[in-house]
Amino acid sequence: MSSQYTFSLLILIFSFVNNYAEVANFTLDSLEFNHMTVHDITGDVYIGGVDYIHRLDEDLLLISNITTKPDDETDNYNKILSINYNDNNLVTCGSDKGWCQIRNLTDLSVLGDSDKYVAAPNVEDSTVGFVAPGYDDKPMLYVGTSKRGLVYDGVEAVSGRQLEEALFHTIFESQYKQTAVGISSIYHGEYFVIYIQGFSYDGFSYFLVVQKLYRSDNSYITRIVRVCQERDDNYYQSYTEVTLQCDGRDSTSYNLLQAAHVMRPASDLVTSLSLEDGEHVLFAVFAKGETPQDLTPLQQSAVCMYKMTDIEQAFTDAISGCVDPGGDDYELYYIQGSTCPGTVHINVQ
Ligand SMILES: *[C@@H]1O[C@H](CO)[C@@H](O)[C@H](O)[C@H]1NC(C)=O
Ligand SMILES: *[C@@H]1O[C@H](CO)[C@@H](O)[C@H](O)[C@H]1NC(C)=O
Ligand SMILES: CC(=O)N[C@H]1CO[C@H](CO)[C@@H](O)[C@@H]1O
Repeated sequence: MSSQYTFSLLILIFSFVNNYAEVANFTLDSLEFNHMTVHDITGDVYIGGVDYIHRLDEDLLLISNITTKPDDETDNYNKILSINYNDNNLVTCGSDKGWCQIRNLTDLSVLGDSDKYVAAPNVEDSTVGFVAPGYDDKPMLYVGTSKRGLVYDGVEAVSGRQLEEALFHTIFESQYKQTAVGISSIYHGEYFVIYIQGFSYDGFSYFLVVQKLYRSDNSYITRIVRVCQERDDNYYQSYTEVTLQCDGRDSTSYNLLQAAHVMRPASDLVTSLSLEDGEHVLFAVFAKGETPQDLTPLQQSAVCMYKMTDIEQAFTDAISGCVDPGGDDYELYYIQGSTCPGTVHINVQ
């Protein structure tokens, strides 16, 4: 059983407002949009949709678009869209075999291709991926994928894949530059994990997931998972999970994470939460179903804020629980490559 650490910073409940302003209007061939990312420096907006990748300028004018459709029959849903600032390119992956491409940031042309499953090839299966620092100061693509029942070659639960400019043709290939944890095959059906969001923070890559509480309990919970970016280990022994709880004003638990973002809050929030200067906060929107076992969200939702320092502390506590003499109850028995106690060494700031 995994160690659990519970947060409950109660904030507010709201219903979604049907109010929006149109800022851009153009016709695209895409059936729908899957992901969007904004370039920190140029302000360009990249959109990954079904069968298309689009680039808009900072005034939201369509500048370029390129098709990702492999053939007339197959639709290709965008699964990963992340800018690699280190090498100045765009990493995209789609539902078409879960393959990835490295693309020119200007005209979106393909500079390198993976010939290996990276994202979940099923449209319904979740994938979260982002480029962040890896060991050796080289950028890595961190990927979280679910595999509902099916096992695809090369698709792991959480993996890091080194992106090397000089090796475009084998970007996601090299075995020694790839680290991963997988869910043991006997638990695939039972430990269906939904990857919602991922981010990089202070030396770690984090994934926010919704999953079942235990094998014997079909209630869903939200967890935050992390791996260390500096470690050069094959099995991601730094893999750790803690539970994120969000209680609404109605004193019920909102168990289903819908969206999340880490940022430095504005000054009034810094004051009211007594944050240190520069301290980051995870903002998370949660919903709940009819029952804790139900994944279909009801209308009402709750926003919870978690200080990143509290989250880091929770991981430290979870790991101490693991490495304390006799404290072997931290082992995540359904995760391959998770060993405990004694082998986990994480430098926590
Ligand atoms: C987008 O622009 C077109 C032509 O300018 C207009 O006919 C259409 O109503 C606009 N769409 C929306 C949703 O406003
Ligand atoms: C990216 O595309 C632009 C415009 O087509 C081109 O000028 C540039 O050389 C390309 N960069 C790379 C790395 O291929
Ligand atoms: C701006 C731009 O490149 N638009 C193109 C997007 O794709 C459609 C369909 O392939 C083209 O017709 C547009 O010219």
